Amino acid sequence: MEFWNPNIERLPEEELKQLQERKLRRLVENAFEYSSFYKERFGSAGISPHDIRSLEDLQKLPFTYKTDLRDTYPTGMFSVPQSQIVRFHVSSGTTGVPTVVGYTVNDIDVWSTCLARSLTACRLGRGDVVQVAYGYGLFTGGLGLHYGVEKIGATVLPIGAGSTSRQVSLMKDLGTTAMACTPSYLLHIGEVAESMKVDIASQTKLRVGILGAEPWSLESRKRIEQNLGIRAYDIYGTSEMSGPLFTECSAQNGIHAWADHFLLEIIDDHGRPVKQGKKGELVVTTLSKEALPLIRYRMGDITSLVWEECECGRTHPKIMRVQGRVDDMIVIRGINVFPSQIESVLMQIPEVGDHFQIVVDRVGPLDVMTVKVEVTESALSDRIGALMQLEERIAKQLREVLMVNAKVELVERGTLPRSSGKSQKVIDLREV
Ligand code: DLL
Repeated sequence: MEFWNPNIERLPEEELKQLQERKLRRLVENAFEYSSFYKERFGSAGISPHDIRSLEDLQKLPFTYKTDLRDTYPTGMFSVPQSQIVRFHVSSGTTGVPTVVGYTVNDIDVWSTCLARSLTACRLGRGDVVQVAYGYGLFTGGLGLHYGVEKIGATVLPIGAGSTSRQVSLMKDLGTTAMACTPSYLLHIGEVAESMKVDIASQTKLRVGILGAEPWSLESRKRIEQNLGIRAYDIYGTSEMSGPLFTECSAQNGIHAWADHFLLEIIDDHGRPVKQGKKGELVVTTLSKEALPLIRYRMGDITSLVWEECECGRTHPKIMRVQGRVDDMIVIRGINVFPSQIESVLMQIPEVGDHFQIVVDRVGPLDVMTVKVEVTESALSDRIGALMQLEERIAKQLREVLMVNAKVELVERGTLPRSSGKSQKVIDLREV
């Protein structure tokens, strides 16, 4: 099946915008009526529901932030009584107070419907076996994908994250056709399969990867696709929006964001809208969520939006590859560096393995960045001189792209930590 719901997925842009406008008006009216948080926030900005008539009026509304969710922990931003909440998800809270997201019956239905459209766009359907290796439980990845897979009538294998050799054996024994996990975890599964003498490309039925929850470069995609013999699709979502929601289609050129349920903006450092296609921070307004509606929520992710009909026939706007979070950016001697830029350089170098780590420290007054890079086994067997040349070559290529010096340290394959979820690429010792 090509579309889950062709009528809505191919609705002309103008009609989608009219629908968004109607839903936005209702959202703001409801927020005033049912949410003490928004009533106060809009009230202190001098806004009443009558001020929001068109999509252009959205600009009048104040932004909301993750800090708002934290300040009102646990449920101060909810718009429905607890009796209507059928599920909670909670962030890990490793960087502060956790954030709690609640869902009504309808919220869960909208979430799984969005995923049903997205998974269909990745050419999955009845007969597929989808191994969900995102974490189940308070993280949204596992359960989110789970309901989407069941909705399209495919078979779900709810293994969750971890037990890597079991991932490989079940993939083989149960005929998994799609893996849903973080890209870094799939690379690790590939390594473990190799150590088990299982060649995923020729000995399993795997043909699709639904990979996201962390930034990954186009170069990593190329490696994953080539090594495993699959099509790797990017999937985006955040717990505040519901969880995993949107994926690429067969064109693999941008993530279709379902505009009947989510209204997206990209803003610059000053909070002003940027031109279509220009990079900035993603801001999300949820048009259908009942329990925890978000209005102009600063997502903190750096990306761009393109709204034009895709070659697949879908008309909804596309989120282009997410470069990382505003707070992932490392500032080295005043120069901004994103881990995804480093990944992109490294993954183009054939001698470089699949894993790396960035360590930032301060020596005296100066920031020093060291990139620890795993090298492939064949590169490691080279002479010392060749390895030193490789180190220099990597440092040179990094300097050309980042405009800042990085010390490169080559390490043996298997040395750096592996993760079954989001990988931690940066260790910033300046913060300790
Ligand atoms: O990571 C939801 C999810 C689960 C998405 C499974 C995709 C697959 P959070 O834990 O709230 O939710 O983290 C959301 O992860 O703001 C981005 O910074 C990052 N992120 C998610 N998907 C991508 C992606 C889930 N495709 C945060 N590319 C977001 C880059 C991503 N970053």
